[in-house]
Amino acid sequence: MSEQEEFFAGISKIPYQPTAGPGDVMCFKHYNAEEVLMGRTMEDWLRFSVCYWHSFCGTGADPFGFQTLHRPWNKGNPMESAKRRLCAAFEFFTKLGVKYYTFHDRDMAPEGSTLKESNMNLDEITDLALQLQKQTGVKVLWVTCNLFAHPRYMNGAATNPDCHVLAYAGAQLKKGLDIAKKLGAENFVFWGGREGFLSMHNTDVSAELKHMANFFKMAVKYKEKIGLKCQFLIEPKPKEPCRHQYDYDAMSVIGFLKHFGLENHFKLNIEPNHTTLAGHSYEHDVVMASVFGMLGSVDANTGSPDLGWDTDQFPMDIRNTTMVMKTVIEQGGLQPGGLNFDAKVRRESTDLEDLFIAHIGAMDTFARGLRNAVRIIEDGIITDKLKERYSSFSHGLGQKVEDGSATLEDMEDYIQQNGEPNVTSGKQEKYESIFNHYI
Ligand code: XUL
Ligand code: CO
Repeated sequence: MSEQEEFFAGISKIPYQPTAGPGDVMCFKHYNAEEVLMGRTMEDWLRFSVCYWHSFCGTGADPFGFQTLHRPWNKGNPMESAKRRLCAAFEFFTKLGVKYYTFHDRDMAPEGSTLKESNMNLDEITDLALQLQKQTGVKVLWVTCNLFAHPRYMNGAATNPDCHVLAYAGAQLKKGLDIAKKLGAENFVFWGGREGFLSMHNTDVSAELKHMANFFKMAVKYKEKIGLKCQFLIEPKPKEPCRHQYDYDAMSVIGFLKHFGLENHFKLNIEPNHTTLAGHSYEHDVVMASVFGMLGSVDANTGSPDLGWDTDQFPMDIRNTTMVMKTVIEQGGLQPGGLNFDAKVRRESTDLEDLFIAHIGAMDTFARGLRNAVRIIEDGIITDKLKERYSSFSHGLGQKVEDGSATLEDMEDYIQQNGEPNVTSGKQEKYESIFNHYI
C-alpha cells in the first residue's frame, strides 16, 4: 500500500464559489471557512466533522439487500484495508477542508479473536492515524467504543445481565479511552446501542440503570487517572435497536445523570434523527440540552418524516439548521464539540463523488443556517418581541417570581388587588412569519 495512492482522483480541494450556479455542486456557495460572523470564523462556529463509519466503512447493505457501495480502499486483508481506508479518509478530509473526524474503535481497526489482538490492531492503525493527523492538521472530534455490534453484546453491554459481558465492555472501554488520549480526542461519546430492553418481563430495570451508572463512574475514574482531557458525551436515542433505550431523549439522559450524580462529568451529543424518532421536532433536544447547559455536540443528520427509523440522511433543510445554529450561537458555540455528519449517502448514491456532494451540500445547509441565525440575532426583532412577551417578570411581583422569593400568599394578595389578567395574543403566526423572512 502506498500512502501516496490517490483515491479521489480528479477531485481537488473544494473551493468557495459564492456565484456558482445551481448545477455546480462541487463547491461551497455559502460555507466560507475564514469569514468572520459575530466575532468568530464560520469554521469555528460550525466545527464540522466527518464520521468514519458511514463514509468509509458503509457498504450500502440494508436488511433487504446486499452491498451496493464498492470502495477502492477495501483491498487486501482486513488490516491492509484498514490502512488504505484511513489514507482515503484523510485525503477526503483534506480535500473537503474539514478539520475533524469521529470514529468507533471497531471501524478504525478490525476486531481480533482476543481482546489482546483487537488492542494490537488498534495500536497499529492508530499509529498511522496519529501520523496522518500530524501531517494534515486534522483532529479527532470524538472517539467512541462500539459496544453493540458484536454478538456478545446482544443483551447489552453496561446493562447486560451477565457481569462477564459488562467486564468485556469495560476492558474495551479502557482501551478506547487510552486511544482517545493518544490521538488527542476532544470528546468521547457513549451511545448505548444495546442499553435498553425488548421486554420488561426479563429485565430488572433498576439493576440495569445502576450498573450503567457505575460503568460510567468507572469511565470517569479512569479518565482522571490517565489525565485524559476531553468532554464525555452521552448520545440519546429512544429506540432501534432496542424497543426501549434507557437514553431515550435529552431530558431522560439529564434526569439519569442528575439522579446518579454524574451531571458534572457528562454533556450530551444530540442527533436530530434520534430526536425525531422520540416524537419531538428536529431542534427539540438541541434546545432542551442547551437550556440545561448540557449541549456538548451534535450528530448533524436528519431522518425522513415519513419513515419511522434512523435513516441517517445528510441534513439539507435550511429551516432546521437555522434553528440549531440559533441555539448554538445563543449558548456561545459548541466547542469542544462540533457538527459531526453521522450521515450516510443513500445505498443508491454509488459514485465516489457522491460522498463529496453530500458533505458539501450539508455543510452549505449549515452555513446558511448559521448566516440566517446571525441575521435573526443581530436584527433582534424576535429577541425584542420575546423580551416584551415576558416583561411582566422584570419588576414587582414578576421579579419576585423570577428570583424565587415569591409566595402563594403574594399571589393571593396580587389577585385581590388586580383581579382578572388581560387577554394577550400569543402571536404565533407573527413569529413564524418573521422567522420565515430570514430563511
Ligand atoms: C447510532 C448512532 C451511532 C453513534 C455512535 O444511531 O448514531 O453511530 O453516533 O455510536
Ligand atoms: Co450518532
